[in-house]
Amino acid sequence: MFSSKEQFKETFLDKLNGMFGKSLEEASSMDRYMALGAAVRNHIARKWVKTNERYLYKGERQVYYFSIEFLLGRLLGANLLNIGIRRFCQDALGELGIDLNELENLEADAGLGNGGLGRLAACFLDSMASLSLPVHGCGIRYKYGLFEQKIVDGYQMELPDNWLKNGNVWEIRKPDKAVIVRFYGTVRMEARDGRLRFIHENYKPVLAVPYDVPVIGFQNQTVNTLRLWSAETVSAEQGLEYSDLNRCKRLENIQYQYDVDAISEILYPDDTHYEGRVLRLKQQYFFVSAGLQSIVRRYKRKNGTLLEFADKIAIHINDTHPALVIPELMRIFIDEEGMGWEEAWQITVNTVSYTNHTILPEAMEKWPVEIMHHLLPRIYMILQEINERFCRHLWHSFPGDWDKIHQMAVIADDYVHMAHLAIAGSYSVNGVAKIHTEILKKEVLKSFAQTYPYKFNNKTNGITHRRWLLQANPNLARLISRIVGDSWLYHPAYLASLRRYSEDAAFREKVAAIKLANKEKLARHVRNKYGITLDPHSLFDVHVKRIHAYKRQLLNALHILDLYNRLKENPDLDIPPRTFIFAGKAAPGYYLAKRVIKLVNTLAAMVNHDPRIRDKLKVVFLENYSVSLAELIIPAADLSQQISTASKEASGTGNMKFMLNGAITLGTLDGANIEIREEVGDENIIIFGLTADEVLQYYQQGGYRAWDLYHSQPRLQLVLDQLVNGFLPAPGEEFRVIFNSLLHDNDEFFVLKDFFPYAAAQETAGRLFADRQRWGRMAIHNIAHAGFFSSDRTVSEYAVGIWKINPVVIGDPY
Ligand code: DL6
Repeated sequence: MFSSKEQFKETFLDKLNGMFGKSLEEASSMDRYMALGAAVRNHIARKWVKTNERYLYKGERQVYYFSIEFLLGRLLGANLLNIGIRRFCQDALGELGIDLNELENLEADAGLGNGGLGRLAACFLDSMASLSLPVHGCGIRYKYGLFEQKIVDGYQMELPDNWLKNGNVWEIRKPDKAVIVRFYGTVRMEARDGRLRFIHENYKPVLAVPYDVPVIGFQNQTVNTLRLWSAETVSAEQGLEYSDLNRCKRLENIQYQYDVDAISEILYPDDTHYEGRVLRLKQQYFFVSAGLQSIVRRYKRKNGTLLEFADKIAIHINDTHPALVIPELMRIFIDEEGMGWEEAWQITVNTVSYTNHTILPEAMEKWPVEIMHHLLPRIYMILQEINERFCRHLWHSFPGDWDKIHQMAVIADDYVHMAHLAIAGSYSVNGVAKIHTEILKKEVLKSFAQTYPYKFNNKTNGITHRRWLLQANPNLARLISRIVGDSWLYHPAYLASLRRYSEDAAFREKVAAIKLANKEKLARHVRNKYGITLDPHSLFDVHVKRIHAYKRQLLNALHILDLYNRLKENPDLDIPPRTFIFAGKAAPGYYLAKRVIKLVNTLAAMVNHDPRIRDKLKVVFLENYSVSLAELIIPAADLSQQISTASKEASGTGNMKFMLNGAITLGTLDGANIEIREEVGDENIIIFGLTADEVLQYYQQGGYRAWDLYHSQPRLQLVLDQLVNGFLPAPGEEFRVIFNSLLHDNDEFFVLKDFFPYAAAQETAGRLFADRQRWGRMAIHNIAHAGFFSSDRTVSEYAVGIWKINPVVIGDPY
C-alpha cells in the first residue's frame, strides 16, 4: 500500500522522471497519465504474482475463459476504484495541481469487442476477480479495436481505432511465454512404436506472443490475468527447433510478414453476421491454439501427467468463435502427448463448456470444409473423426432417422457447423436469459437438447455494478451507501433494502436531483460537441446499442416522425418535452442499418430546427458509441428503450445498466426484459408488443401482411410515404430501401405490426414521467431490484453450476 500521500507523490514523480526524463512541469498530460498508470500497475504487481503463485500452489481447478472479444473500455478509473485508492489519488494528484478526471479521460478505450458478447466478457472478468475466483481470460490483442465512428452529413464513416498509439500501460509483454501456431501444410501418417503418428509438415509457423493484463478484484487481494495474444513472425532468437528455424528463414519475406501481421491486426466489426473469411478462421485458431498450448505446458510443468487435467482445468468458450478448442485439445493430447482417442475425448468433453449468445441464423458459424481443410489440415482430420463418431452415437438416439442425423452433424453439406461441434464436445451448454435458453431447447437446438438434456442450462447475464453504478454514477452510489450502508458493493442483492425508500419523498428528491445533474452533464457534452442545446428537464429517452434491424431503432425513428406530424398538426398536444438520444455503430457493410443512422440524423436536422414544435422534441445521435460514452449516457437516462423483436435479443445487458441507474425500461417481452419485469413488477416497467411465441408463430406462417396495415392505417401510411415522397430533407431515394424492407419485403422484424402498441407505450411513458412522484418511485424500484442482474450473481452461478470451482482467497502480500 502507499503509506502516505507523500510517498504516492514521490512514486508518481519518480515514474514520470524515469519513463520520460521529464519534470512535472515539462510533462504532458499524456506523460502524466502513463506515469500514473505505471505507478498503479507497480502497486498491484506483488498481488498479481502472489495470486498466480497461490493458484499454482493450491492446485484448485482453474478456469480459462476464451473469448474472441473483451470490450474492456478504460481501465484506470476501474482499477483505482477496485484497489480502493481513487479518492486518495485524486487528493494527492490535486496537491500536485493535477486533475485525475482529466487523466482518466485521456485513456483510449480498449474497444476489443463489438457489443454485448465482448462487454459481457469484460464484466465477467471484473466479477471473477472480485469474487476471488481462479479464472483467467484468453483473447486476441487486436492492434485496431472496433472502428471509430464519425457522422458526416448524417452518414456513418469508419476510421481505424488506433488505440495503442500511445502504448498500453496496463499490459506486460511476455516473449518468453510465446508459442508457435501452425497453419497450412500437409499431414503425413507414420507408424512408429506400434502407433499411428500424424506429422504436420510444410506448415507456416506464426509466433503467438502473450500480453498479460491484470484484472484487479474489488478490495480484495486477487489480481487475475487476461492474456491477449499477438501474432508475430518467427525469428531466430525465439529458440526454435532447427526445422522450424529453417522454415522460417525461407518464409522471411514480405508476404509472410504481411500475412502474420494481419492475424491480430483488426477486430471484425460485425457481431451478427457470420462471414466465412479465412482471416477470421485464422484468428480463431490462432488464439485457441496459443492459449491451449500455454495452459497444457503450464499444467504439465506442475503436474507431470495429464491424467487429472479435466479435474483441474476448465475451458469455457464464449460462443462458438473459440470452438476449435475441441479439436485442438484433441490434437495436443493425441499428437503431442500420445493419448488414445477415447481417453483424449473424455478429457476434452469434461473440460469444455459453451455459452450460446444468439439464435439469429445468420450469426451461426459454419465454415466451408475447403477452407478448414486447407488452413488447418490436421484439425480437419480430427473434425472428421469427431463427426463420424458423433453421427454413430446419434444413430443410437435416433435409429434410422437420417434426416435428423444430417441436421445435427458436425460436418454436413460441405460445412463444419461450429455450434454442433461445441455441443458435442462439451459438458455444458448454456443460454444467457431464461427465454433464450427455452428457445434454444424448444426450437433452435431441440434435437440436441433431447439428446443431451443434462448439458443444457440457463445462466441469465449480468453486469458489473461496480463499473456501471459505483464508477459511472458516483453521486448515486454515495447516496445509496449513505442511506442503506455499503454492503451492496459486495452483495448487490442488498440494493433491495432501498425498496422501502421509494415511499420517502425526501429520498426521491435526492435521487431526482442526481439524475438531473447527470442529465446536465450529458447536455453540456452535447452542446460542446454538437452545438445542440438539450433541456435537462425534458424526458431523456435513450436508445443506445448496435444498430441492427432486430433491435428496431427504425421503430423508434418512425414513431418520432409520427409524433412530429402530430405536434405540427396540434402544437398544444399534451406531451412532456422529450429528448430522443441515439448512439450505436452499424457494421460497415450493413447497408440498411447505415440508412437508419442517416434517417435518425435527418429527423434530428428537421425536428431540432422547426420552431413550430417549440422545443417539445429534440433528437440527437451521439457518434462513436463506446464503453466510455455509455458511462456518460446511461446515468442520464430516464427511459431505456429495449424494443427488439421478441425472440431475437438473447438477453441484452444494456437494459440492466439502465435500470441500475434508475431508468425505466420501455421494452418488449424479449431477452432479459422478461426477468427485469419479474423483478420490478408490472407497474415499474412499460411493456408492449408481440410476444416471442406470437413472432415465432408468424414466422411459421410466413409472416403477416404489412401492406394491409399500410392501407388501413392513415397515420402509419403518412409516415411511410414521408420516407419516399421528398418530405424529409435528404437526397432523393435515400430511404427507399427502408420503405421496401417494411412493405415489399414484408417487415421481417414486425416494425409496423408493433407500431401502434409502441406508440401507446410511449404515451404511457410520457404520462408517467409527467407525474414526477410516480416516476420517482418507479426509478427507485428499478435500482432496488437491479441486484439480481449483477454479474457477481451470474458468475457465481457459472462457478457453482458449470465450473465447479471455489473462491481462492489470496492472503495479504505485504
Ligand atoms: O450474451 C451477451 C449478449 C446478449 O446480451 C445479446 O442479447 C446478444 O445479442 C449478444 N450476442 C452477440 C453476438 N453473438 N454472437 N455470436 O453479441 O450477446
